[in-house]
Amino acid sequence: MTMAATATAIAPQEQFASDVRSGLAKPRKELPSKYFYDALGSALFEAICLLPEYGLTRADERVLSRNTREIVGRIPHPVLVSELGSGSGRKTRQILGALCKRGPVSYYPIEISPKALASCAAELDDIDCLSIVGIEREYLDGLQTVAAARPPGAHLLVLFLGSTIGNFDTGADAKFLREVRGKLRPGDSLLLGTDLVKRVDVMLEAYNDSLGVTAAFNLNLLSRINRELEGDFDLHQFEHLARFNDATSSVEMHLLSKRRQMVHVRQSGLVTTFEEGETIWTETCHKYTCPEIARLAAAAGFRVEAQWVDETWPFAESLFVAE
Ligand code: AVI
Repeated sequence: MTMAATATAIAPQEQFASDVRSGLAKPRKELPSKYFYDALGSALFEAICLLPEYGLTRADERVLSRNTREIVGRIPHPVLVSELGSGSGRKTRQILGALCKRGPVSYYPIEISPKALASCAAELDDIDCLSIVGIEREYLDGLQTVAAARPPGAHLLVLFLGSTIGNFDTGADAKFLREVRGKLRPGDSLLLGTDLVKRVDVMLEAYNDSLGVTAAFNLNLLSRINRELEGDFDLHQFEHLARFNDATSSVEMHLLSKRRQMVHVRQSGLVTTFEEGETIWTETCHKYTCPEIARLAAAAGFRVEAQWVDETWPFAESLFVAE
């Protein structure tokens, strides 16, 4: 794997300290979910994907593997593939393998974590005719780099799998898709994975598993603040909370303070008080409907070319084409 050059305006540690400061100073405390994914958080997320209650990842992989031929059949050749948040690369394997049967393919995974890029490259290393160029950037910056590198006449396929779009704030998903569209040319494709609305108890159990892995994943955010920013959160005094917000069709994850307490985060220059029962909002997991996906596509300047839905765990893979 080759790597594109990185340009970061502000050091990641300073950004983390500043985001913690502003998130915990808000009247309704919140922390960005992107900070879940340090080494421990990423390992806990891998474990979540194996939980019996969390059907999302298995559904995503099932829809992709059952429909690989049809998906690939709808993508023009030659093609450049870019994936937003490649993760381990496991999900993408089959699609890339099938695309490579038609000729050489360049694959540009975009990730802020160099470790994730390295494990993705190791996972996909054996696919013949695939050249991998890791892009260590934020999604939109990375996509800009990929779009600028495309040879004349090449089609661009963007992969955004795993329902990561559902973790954007309400309304930010539509804005993000418009920005992605802005980097593409008419006829380019976006394959988007979205978790669909299902029974509320099923959705809640997926984020409140009986082994407590999701609780550990959520609490690790406080533990990360303690480790990296000299915080003094007492993890025994907070508990994981998952609830369904009907109005936004989202499972929300929070960390609930079990008592009145004061917390310091030295590197953020922050001292804050928690009331008993007060929460920090840590994640939004939006659950979509198919008509909503079609509206999102149209509003962003795409049409839905095709859609595949898993019946066991309602989850949609939608192929958008830029208008
Ligand atoms: C990464 N993302 C799609 C997961 C989700 O289901 O929204 C993150 C997650 N949070 C708790 N469990 C899994």
